[in-house]
Amino acid sequence: MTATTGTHRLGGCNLCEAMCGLTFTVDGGAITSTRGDSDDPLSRGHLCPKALALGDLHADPDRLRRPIKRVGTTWVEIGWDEAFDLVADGLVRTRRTHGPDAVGVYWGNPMAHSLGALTHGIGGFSPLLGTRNRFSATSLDTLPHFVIHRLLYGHQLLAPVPDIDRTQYFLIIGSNPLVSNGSTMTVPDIANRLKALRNRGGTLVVVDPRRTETARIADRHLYVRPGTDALFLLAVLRSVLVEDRARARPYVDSIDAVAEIVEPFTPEVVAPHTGMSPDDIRAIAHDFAAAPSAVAHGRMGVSTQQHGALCQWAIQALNIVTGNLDSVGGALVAAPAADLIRTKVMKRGELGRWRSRVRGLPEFGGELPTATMADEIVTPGPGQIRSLVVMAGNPVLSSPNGSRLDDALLSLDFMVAFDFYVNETTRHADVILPPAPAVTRDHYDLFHHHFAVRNTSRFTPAVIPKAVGEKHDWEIYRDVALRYRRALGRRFGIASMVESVRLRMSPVRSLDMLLRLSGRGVTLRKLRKAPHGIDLGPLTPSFPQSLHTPDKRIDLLPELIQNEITTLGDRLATADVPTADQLLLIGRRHLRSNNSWMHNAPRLVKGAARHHLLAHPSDLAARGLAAGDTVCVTSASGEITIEVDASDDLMPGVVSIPHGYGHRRGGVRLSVASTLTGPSANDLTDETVTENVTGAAVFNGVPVTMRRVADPGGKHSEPPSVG
Ligand SMILES: Nc1nc2c(c(=O)[nH]1)N[C@H]1C(S)=C(S)[C@@H](COP(=O)(O)OP(=O)(O)OC[C@H]3O[C@@H](n4cnc5c(=O)[nH]c(N)nc54)[C@H](O)[C@@H]3O)O[C@H]1N2
Ligand SMILES: Nc1nc2c(c(=O)[nH]1)N[C@H]1C(S)=C(S)[C@@H](COP(=O)(O)OP(=O)(O)OC[C@H]3O[C@@H](n4cnc5c(=O)[nH]c(N)nc54)[C@H](O)[C@@H]3O)O[C@H]1N2
Ligand code: SF4
Ligand SMILES: [Mo]
Repeated sequence: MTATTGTHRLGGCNLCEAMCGLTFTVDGGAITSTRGDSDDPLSRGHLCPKALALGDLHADPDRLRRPIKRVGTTWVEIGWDEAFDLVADGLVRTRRTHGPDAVGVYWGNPMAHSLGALTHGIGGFSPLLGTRNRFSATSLDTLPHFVIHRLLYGHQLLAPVPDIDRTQYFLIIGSNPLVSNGSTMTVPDIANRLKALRNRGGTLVVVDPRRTETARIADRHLYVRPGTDALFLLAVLRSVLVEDRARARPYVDSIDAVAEIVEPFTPEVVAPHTGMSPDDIRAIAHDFAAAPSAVAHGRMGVSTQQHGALCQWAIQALNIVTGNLDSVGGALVAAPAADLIRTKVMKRGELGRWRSRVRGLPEFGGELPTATMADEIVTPGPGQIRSLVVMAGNPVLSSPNGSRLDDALLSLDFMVAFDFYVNETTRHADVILPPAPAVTRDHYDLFHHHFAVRNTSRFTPAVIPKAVGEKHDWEIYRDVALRYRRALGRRFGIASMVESVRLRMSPVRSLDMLLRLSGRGVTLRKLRKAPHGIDLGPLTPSFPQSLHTPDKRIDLLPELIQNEITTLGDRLATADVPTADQLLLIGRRHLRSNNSWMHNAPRLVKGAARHHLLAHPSDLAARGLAAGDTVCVTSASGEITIEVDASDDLMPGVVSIPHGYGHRRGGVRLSVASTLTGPSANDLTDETVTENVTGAAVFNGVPVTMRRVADPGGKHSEPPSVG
């Protein structure tokens, strides 16, 4: 869409990890057009359809502009002052009566994309609560990555990123970057980067139970049975170590031990479980090891499964034993202008310093797995969560067995949500505090530069001013924090003074300090003079100096991983080969959808429904089903009703449902989203089955059955379940 009038303003998109630079046209206080900024050194003019919704979000009549409080079954708009008092009183009352752990905190994905939410929400406000019951979207997402970075490289954020612009062989496992625009890999303009890889004679291989948009443009696509990637990856590692030639760096220890422990995982042994042929597994191993440069990268598909941590370890190990770690065209770590590692803003991350009260799941980096949040709310005893703080999240739709959490929220004494929508989660709150939308705030991506495929730095001031009476998220967190401190009783001393100065410092001022402390020669002043962003060049090798392990060496076989491999081997010895009638559920994403919360933008949701269950035609035929039928899908934790489509993109035995739907719940105030009929995939996922090492959620490879519903509007028909 183009506009001929209005002022052009540069901004950054904060909707996904790609950090695209944008040019907005602003006319009469509204955004009338949005384009990619071709002068941005990282995104080079790229944008996706979601960026257009940034302006729609600003204009959305359903967006809350003032705090609201619940009165009986209705909402009443209130002033900020009253809202801050209600929140401070509610939280302090719980803390006084039941102790600090009785207040739980959950923060969602958009927190990582907002400078002020990071400085004042995750920093600032939430530490004041002093609770061990902290949860976040991390344990629905990247937790296995962070734990493996910590175990191998000594810091959770020390993440080797695919050197996509220079590699000759790119192996993508369980990720669909053509739609997601990359994750733990900030890579705007991925389509052109992958085209360039092919043009320079490179190879793209995708391993995925669905022939995805990314798989379609690959040189090779291999199906893998959901949840069995660890077996596939161990067999690839074995082939490289035993049958090929390992080329690791001198600072890597335990390679022989890895060769020994993966010995039983021959391609022949794992093939029947993974659904891949031994020849294919060997070919991948051989081609990867033989390529002039190669890099493996895995994401949601291999993180949110039972052996997610082992998968992420094996992916790192493959890069390491083939000499591709810290190597041009392999995997390299970024050197961000604002460096959260160097400045020690982000800690190394420790695993299991304490465990969750009810299920004994390990803490990592001060957070417990979200899969057990409902348990902590409903199970009586000391430390039970009685009040909940939800910051920019929608765990009723995003966490496993969301409907159980939905019920659990009803039992809270008090809940506050920081969000601009009354959605499936925030409808349970007593008070909702809405921040001004992203286009009204100064933007710098503190987090994702650590995962970027090129070192760049960009600061963009607010595109349009926030409306009178609105507050930025950082101002809300600051004011709630100050009020909470007061309600708790004033504290004196140096620590308290420092805390109060920090709370009052603006995010931009903190950014300025961070940039200076990072010592990479970028300052806020320089960034203001270069509004398209500063190019700091390609990633460069930096190991072993930049390793955070005490001896600057990598121990390739940490004990936790050793145990995992042994357990997997034992299980494999007794496991049955899966039968043809078993159905395994996986997810999928769509270019015009963003987790659970961009479904209120008409231009994104228009067109054919996207929530349908996709199944292979043979699986439908075997159950007497056809495209267009409505089926009842059942798992160990729940049941949903959904329309099916046939798709031979899916591996037989696999069905796919996207998450983020399920808006038709009472009390939700989303006029567009609540017209969508899709159910929540997370009413099927099982919170009791978690990733073995970290307790992260398992969204992929969930066993389900499906049967026809005779009358879609009424009760389920009775034929016994098949599948
Ligand atoms: N089955 C299944 N489940 C999944 C996944 C999957 O692949 N399959 N993916 C998982 C992943 S990777 C993630 S990251 C999670 C996401 O899970 P969550 O982070 O819990 O949920 P979101 O859908 O991102 O909801 C974000 C909320 O933040 C609000 N919001 C947006 N911007 C702002 C802001 O600037 N300030 C404030 N205060 N609020 C804001 C939105 O209105 C919305 O309510 O879902 C996970 N759940
Ligand atoms: N348009 C859009 N973009 C997004 C988002 C969005 O909701 N919409 N969400 C953002 C967020 S929060 C994140 S974390 C990223 C996620 O980014 P990605 O991880 O790239 O996104 P997904 O589409 O979840 O890709 C997971 C892939 O794993 C496959 N898969 C499922 N199970 C298995 C398995 O057992 N093994 C293997 N090998 N593959 C499997 C799925 O078929 C799917 O293709 O996307 C981000 N970008
Ligand atoms: S790819 Fe991501 S950052 Fe770029 S415009 Fe789309 S949502 Fe925004
Ligand atoms: Mo995510």
